Amino acid sequence: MAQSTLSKFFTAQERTKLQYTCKTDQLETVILQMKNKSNHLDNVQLNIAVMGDAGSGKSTFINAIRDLWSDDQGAAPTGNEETCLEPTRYPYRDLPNVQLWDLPGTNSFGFELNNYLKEVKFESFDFFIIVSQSRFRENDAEIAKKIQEQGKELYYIRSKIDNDAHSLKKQGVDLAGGWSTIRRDCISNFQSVGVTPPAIFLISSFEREEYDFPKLKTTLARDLPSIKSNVFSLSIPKMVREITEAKRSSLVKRVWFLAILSGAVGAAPVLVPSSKPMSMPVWSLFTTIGFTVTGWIYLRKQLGLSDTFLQSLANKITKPSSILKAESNHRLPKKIPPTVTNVLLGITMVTCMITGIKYSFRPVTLSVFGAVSSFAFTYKLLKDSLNDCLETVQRLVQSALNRD
Ligand SMILES: Nc1nc2c(ncn2[C@@H]2O[C@H](COP(=O)(O)OP(=O)(O)OP(=O)(O)O)[C@@H](O)[C@H]2O)c(=O)[nH]1
Ligand SMILES: [Mg+2]
Repeated sequence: MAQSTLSKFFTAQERTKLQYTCKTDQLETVILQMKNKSNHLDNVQLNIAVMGDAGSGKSTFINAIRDLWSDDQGAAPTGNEETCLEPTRYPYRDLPNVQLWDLPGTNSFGFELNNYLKEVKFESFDFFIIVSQSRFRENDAEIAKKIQEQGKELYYIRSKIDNDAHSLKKQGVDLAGGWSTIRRDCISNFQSVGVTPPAIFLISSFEREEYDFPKLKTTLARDLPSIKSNVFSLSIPKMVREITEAKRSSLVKRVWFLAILSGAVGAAPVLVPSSKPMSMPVWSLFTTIGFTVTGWIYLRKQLGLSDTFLQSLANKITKPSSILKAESNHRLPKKIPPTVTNVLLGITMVTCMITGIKYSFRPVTLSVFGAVSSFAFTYKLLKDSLNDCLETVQRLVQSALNRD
């Protein structure tokens, strides 16, 4: 299961092509290829985690949905002893490219939920089925909360419902009324911990034609395309990071180059013996601003973030260009990030201070100050700008691929 996010959706050849296309400044092609992929997710493998307390009936459910009984070949081991100690994968032949993962009981690993989630690599699963028996568990609510925090989806299964049917009958309670009470109880328990109630199924893994078992199978088959589409959408930030990685490292080298150049030019007045020492900090300030602005324009150009690009992309994906422009302008100079203002303020203050005690430093000292400050500030500002530009690319891809 250890794979890059990109490799989940793209073949090795497609990945290399995407990374190369991005490196050669064709952001529009990258976005169009991703959009095309988002419409063809049939072959994408979906990893469904089946979770719940030990003994809740997870393995028996996995066997049931795969049309197997516990003693059939390839069936998951079941029993009253704790049987599953590490995640185990089972193919679900009814739905191609779906893998069911039988996870250890959520009360395993010393009952520490976060520890458990780390052990089972919780974040690597795409969809979740929580299996719970006889009553609502606190653990189930906590897990559902964590799933929804990740933006992922789940089903909630109330297992061993044949046992409940037996008890209800013995108590002379009408079954339909009993099921409504269980559902209401689950919904209010989810709501009480701030979880949007998921789809709830009351099933028996032994009586597979009864209760909600048939409905669960058809609902899963029906929901599969939208689950895949949601997983793709959630993966966009990571995929963009992986696609732009090579481009990012080459731009980081340019940032270093510009910062070193800025440092060298910031120190330049020492070469001019007649220059007044008081003019040096001012020179350094202007050098920093000059290089930063030039570098910022260069970075945006390198990443292809121009109005012409946005207009052309909007036409191709038939989306109003205003939406893409809003994403792109999110952090333009009219909305200068606080770090930039703080740093510029800092330079101005230092400059004024040094200018205030004019002639008290030797030109060489001032030149060293000019070189170091120009280098440091240009590097910091351009590195932040690069991160901003890459975030903009990420938002643009997300916005371009959103179906609305
Ligand atoms: N009556 C009834 N018993 C069930 C049902 N599902 C599971 N069981 C029984 O519950 C016990 C535990 O089931 P498992 O499927 O092994 O439970 P598990 O959640 O996989 O347990 P661990 O792997 O230990 O975490 C077994 O004896 C099953 O036969 C069901 O739908 N109805
Ligand atoms: Mg099991």
